[in-house]
Amino acid sequence: KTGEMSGCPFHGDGGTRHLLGRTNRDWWPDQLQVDILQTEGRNPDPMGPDFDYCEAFNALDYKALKDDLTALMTDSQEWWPADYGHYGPFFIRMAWHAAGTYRTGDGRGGASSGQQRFAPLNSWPDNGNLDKARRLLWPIKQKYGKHISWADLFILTGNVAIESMGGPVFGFGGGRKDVFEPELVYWGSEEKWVNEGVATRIIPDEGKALENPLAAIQMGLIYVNPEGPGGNPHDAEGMARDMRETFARMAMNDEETVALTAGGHAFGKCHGAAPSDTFGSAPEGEGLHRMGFGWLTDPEEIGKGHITTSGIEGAWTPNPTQWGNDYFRLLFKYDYELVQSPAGANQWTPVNPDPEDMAPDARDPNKKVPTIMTTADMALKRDPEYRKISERFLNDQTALDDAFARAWFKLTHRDMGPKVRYLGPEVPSEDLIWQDPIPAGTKPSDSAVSEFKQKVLDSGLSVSELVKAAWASASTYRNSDHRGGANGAHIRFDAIRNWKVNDPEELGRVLAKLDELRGDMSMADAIVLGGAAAVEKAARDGGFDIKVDVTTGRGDATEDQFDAESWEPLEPFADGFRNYLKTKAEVKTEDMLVDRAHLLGLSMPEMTVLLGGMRALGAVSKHTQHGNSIGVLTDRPGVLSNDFFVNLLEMGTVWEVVEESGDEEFVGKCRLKGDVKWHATRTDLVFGSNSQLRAVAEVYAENGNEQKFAEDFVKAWIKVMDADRFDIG
Ligand code: HEB
Repeated sequence: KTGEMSGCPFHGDGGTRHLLGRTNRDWWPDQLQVDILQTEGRNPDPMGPDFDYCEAFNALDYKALKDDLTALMTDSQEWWPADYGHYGPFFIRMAWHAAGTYRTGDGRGGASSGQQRFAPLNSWPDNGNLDKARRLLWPIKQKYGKHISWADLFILTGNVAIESMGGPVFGFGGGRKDVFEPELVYWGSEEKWVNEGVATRIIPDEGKALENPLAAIQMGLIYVNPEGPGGNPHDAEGMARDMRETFARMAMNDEETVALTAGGHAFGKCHGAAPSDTFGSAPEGEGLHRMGFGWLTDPEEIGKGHITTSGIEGAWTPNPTQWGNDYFRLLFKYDYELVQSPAGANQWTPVNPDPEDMAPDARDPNKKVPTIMTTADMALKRDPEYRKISERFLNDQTALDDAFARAWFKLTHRDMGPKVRYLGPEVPSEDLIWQDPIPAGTKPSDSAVSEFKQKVLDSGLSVSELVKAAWASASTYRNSDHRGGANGAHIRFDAIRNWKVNDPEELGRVLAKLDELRGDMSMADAIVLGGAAAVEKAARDGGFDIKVDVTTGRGDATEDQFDAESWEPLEPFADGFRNYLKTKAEVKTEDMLVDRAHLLGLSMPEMTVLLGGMRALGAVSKHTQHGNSIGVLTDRPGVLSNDFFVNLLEMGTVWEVVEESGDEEFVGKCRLKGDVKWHATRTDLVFGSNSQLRAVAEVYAENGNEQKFAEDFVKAWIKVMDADRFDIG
C-alpha cells in the first residue's frame, strides 16, 4: 500500500494548474481543428446514437475472428516485418500500452475507449511504433466492421498473441464501445516529453511525489523509465520505488507487477539498433502523405531490422516467441553487467552466457545475439520484495502461469466496471474482488415501494438528510471506470460512510433508520427510494406533482465482496453538488465541480440544474462554519424551487470575498442596506460569473420555466441514481 494513493487527484507539488494540463492543441498547434464541427451538440460518432454495440458484438463470428487474428500473427508484411516471423510480442505490447494508461485516481485512461488511436496517446514517445501494430490490424477491423470495436480488438489481439505463443490466458470480455474523439484527460502539465529531457515526477530529495491522478513517471511514458529513474541505471532502489508507485496507481500489487513484467518480457524484444536521430517525428506531427504513420525509418533499414523504438536493443530470453520460464531462469542464472545499446541506451546483459542462452537475431534465426534486461527488469532481482516473488516464480511455473493470466486479465479489464458489462463466449465465470461483485437483487412490488416511501416520510428524517444520503451513495459512481454507484450499498460500510464529505454521523443515523424501515427490500434500494420520496415531497411542497421514477432491484454487497483499499481513490476531495471542499487544490474549486460532473456523465445543464436543486433542498455538507446553509440561497430549504438561481442572479445583492477563506467563501449583501443575506462558495458564484454557466442558470431563473426546472432536476437526479444499473441493461 502506498501512502500517496489516498491523496487528492488535484494535489501535487503545490503549484497551480489547469484542469486538463497540457492538451493536444498545446502539443500540436497545427492540428486540424475538426472539433469546431462538434459544437452545438453535434456528435462526432458516425454510428449515431442508435447504434447498439452490444447487439453488434453478440452477432460477431468470434471464432472466425480469433482464427484470423491467429493467422495474422505469422503473416509478416514487408513494410513492417515481424521479428522472428511472429507479431505476437508486438501486439502484446500494443494491448498492454492500451490498458496501462488506466489510473485508479480518477478511473480515467485504460483500454476501454480505444484512445491509443488518437492524440496524444498515438504519439506518446512510449507508444513508439505501435502505429504500425494498429495498422497491421486494419484489414481485420475492416473485415469484421461494426461487430468488433477497435478498443475490443486491441485487447483481444493481445490475448490471441499470448495464446498463439503458448501463454496462459484467463478470459476475455468484450464491450468496449469505440469513441471518435480524443478524451479530454489530464495527462500532466509538463511542456516537454520524456525524450526531450522532461524531469521525472518522483524526486524524494525534493519532497516530490507522483502527482495524483497521474500514473507515469515522466510525460509521455505509460509507466516508468526502463533505463532507471531519470535514466540512471545505478539507482536500484529508485527503480523499484518508481515501479511500485506507478503500478499501484494502475491497481497492481507487487506480485501482479512482477508477474506482468516478467510474463510480458518472456516475449519479444527491445528495439534500439540505430541512434534515435534516424527516424522521423511522431504520427500527429507528420506530413499528410505519411497517412498517420510516424517514427519513420528508411525501408531498407527496416528490412535489416535496424529499428529503434525505446533505444534499448535485444530480447530477454532465447525463445522470444514462446511462453516459458526462461526470463527468470536467465535473470537468476547470470550476473548482469551494464552496457550500452547501439542507440546509446543503458541496458544489462549476462556475463559470459552459455551459447544456448543466447537469443536468435530478429531477422536471421541462425545468428545468435546476447539477451538483455532493462534496469526495470533488474529490479525484479535487485529489490528484496520483488526478489522474493521472482524466486517463487522461478521455481513454480504453475504459480507464474496463474499469476500472469490473472494479472493480465485484470490489467485489460480493470476499466470496464462490473462484470455484467462483459460480452462474449470467453467471460470467466469466477467473480473477482476488483470487479466489485454485487449479488443480484429482487425488485420490490409497487405497493411495497409506496408503503416504504410513506414510512420514510413519516419517520422524521428530513428532506435534506434523505437527499444527502441518496446522493452520497449514488454519486460515488465514476463514468470513467464504471465503479462506485448506489448498487451494492457500499455506502453503509464504515470505510465509505466515514468519508468526511458524507457527514458520517448524520448519514449513520439516516442509514440506521432506513434499515429499520426497509423490510426485505435491499439497503441499496432503500437508500435510493428514501431520496426519491424526499424529492417527491419537496416537489409537492413546491407545487409540482412529479414522480421520481428510479429503478429498483439493487443488491447489497457483502463485507467480503468489498475491498476497502480499492475504494479509497473514490473518495471525493471536493463535491460541489454538496458544496464540499476538503482542502484547497491546485486547480480551482469550480474546476473540481466540472471534473466531478464529468465523472458522473453529466451535461452542463444537468450539472447546473442538479446543483441548484440540491441547494434548494438544503443538501449541503456541514463542514463549514455555516452548517447546512452555505450556498442554500432560499428562505424555504427543503422545498424544490428555483430560488437558488433567482437569488444568485438577483441584482439587489452584491457579493464580497471573505478574505480569511482564501478566496473560497463569499457573502451576499443587500446592495442598498448592506445587511448580510447569504453565504456562498466559489462553486455557487461560478453560476453567476462564468458566462456559459450563467446563461444556463438564467434559463432556470426565468419566469415560466419553474416547471421545466423541476422536471429537469428530477430527470438529472434519476440519471445519477441509476447511473450504475448495468445489471438491468
Ligand atoms: Fe515491456 C517491450 C519496458 C512492463 C510486455 N518493454 C518493452 C520495451 C521496453 C519495455 C523498453 C521495448 C520496446 C521497444 O520495442 O523498443 N515493460 C517495460 C517496462 C515495464 C514493462 C519498463 C514496467 C516495469 N512489458 C511490461 C508489461 C508487459 C510488457 C507489464 C505485458 C504484460 N514489453 C512487453 C512486450 C514487449 C515489451 C511483449 C516486446 C514488444 C516487441 O517485441 O515488439
